[in-house]
Amino acid sequence: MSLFSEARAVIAGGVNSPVRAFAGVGGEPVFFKKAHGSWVETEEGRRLIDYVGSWGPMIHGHTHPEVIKVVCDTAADGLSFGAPCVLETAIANKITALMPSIEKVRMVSSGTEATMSAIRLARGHTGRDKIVKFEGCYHGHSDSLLIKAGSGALTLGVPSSPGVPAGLAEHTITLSFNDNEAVRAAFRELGGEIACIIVEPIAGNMNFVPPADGFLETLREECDRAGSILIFDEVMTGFRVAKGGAQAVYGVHPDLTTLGKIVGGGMPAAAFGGRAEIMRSIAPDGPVYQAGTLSGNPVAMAAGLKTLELLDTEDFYDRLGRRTRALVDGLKSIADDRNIPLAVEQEGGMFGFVFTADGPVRRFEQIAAADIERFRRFFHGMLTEGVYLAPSAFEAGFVSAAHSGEDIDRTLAAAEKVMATL
Ligand code: KE4
Repeated sequence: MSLFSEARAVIAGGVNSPVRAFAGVGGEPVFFKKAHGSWVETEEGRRLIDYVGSWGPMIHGHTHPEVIKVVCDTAADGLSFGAPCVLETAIANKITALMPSIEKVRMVSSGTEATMSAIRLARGHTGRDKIVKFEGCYHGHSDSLLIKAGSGALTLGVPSSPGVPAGLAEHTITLSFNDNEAVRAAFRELGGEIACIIVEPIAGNMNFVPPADGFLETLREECDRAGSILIFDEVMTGFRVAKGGAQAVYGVHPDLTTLGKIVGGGMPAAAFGGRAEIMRSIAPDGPVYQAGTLSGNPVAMAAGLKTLELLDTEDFYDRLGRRTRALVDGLKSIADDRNIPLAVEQEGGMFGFVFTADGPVRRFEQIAAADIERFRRFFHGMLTEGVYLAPSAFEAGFVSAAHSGEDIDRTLAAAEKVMATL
């Protein structure tokens, strides 16, 4: 019986998060035994160069010694108190220093909790029910955000999962990412009813789709005009694409930001925060309720704080960006040499590649029309060659500070071999 069969016997779907089940690429998922630096080791004893990094948190590579040390030292004095500790104030000060649009913050335990809370805060602060999101963006699995576009642009939302009441779905408007006119039309028609826009400033859940020129500015303008709250979901891009996140790259500041992944350094921690005037509406200061038993627990705070301290250096993102650029430029060059249509994107330590001749990719439709079968063959070929990519054509990839030039060279050598078979 395989490890996956054993897991399936007792865990729903055999995994504790669906994307891990390899449904996007076929075959049985790889079981990891340990991980250090840029590599993971499977239960079969194979070492793979890892470009998933636990879906983003491991920006310093796995088991960075200083992160492990603070986790062990902190844990030795208590795993969780359910009472304030100074580590919470320390990481809050670090987050607000790195992302100045965040004047006040609230720690939570997952990105889903962060976005769910931010949506409730926007609704409670504005007294409005409607929210705007974008097709192809993922913000975790809270009910109001598991909604796909209705038949027409302004048709109120349709649940993308059973279990979401239609009465709730109808308050979510789903528009096309990078479609300024659709945003303007929605605000012309419903602006006064819209509590917030939530957007991934770089859409990392439909591979890697950057904002088109003027898109984020349009969201800012429309929210300002209508008195709606602009939420940047930087759970993935926060501290990944730049020290100050995507908002620092594009120079557009949201009213609220959600964070996750890197902010916990691999431990369960996430956050939402923004303008103090809005955050004052959150309990216990204000009436919008939000709470969590393990929110701000010392071990997760210690891991997150050390992770943020280690990336807060002069040249951290220059080095990380150069290494990531070398990877995607290499992939593009190999594909071009073989006349394989490939579009690539990179920002900081985040990258994407899409087997399509219709690049650059700026719309969900382009990803949906890409050659998914070719991606699946590439994924399994690279896995055979010792390289672990995200097991889905709709995910972004991540390079860590632990990835060496040799890792990139070995990855490109593997790609050279695999692309010859595509
Ligand atoms: P979590 O609840 O998984 O911590 O965060 C949800 C979330 C919110 N916002 C963005 C932009 C996100 O990317 C995520 C989670 N990302 C996925 C992968 N793209 C996590 C992997 C998984 O679902 O297992």
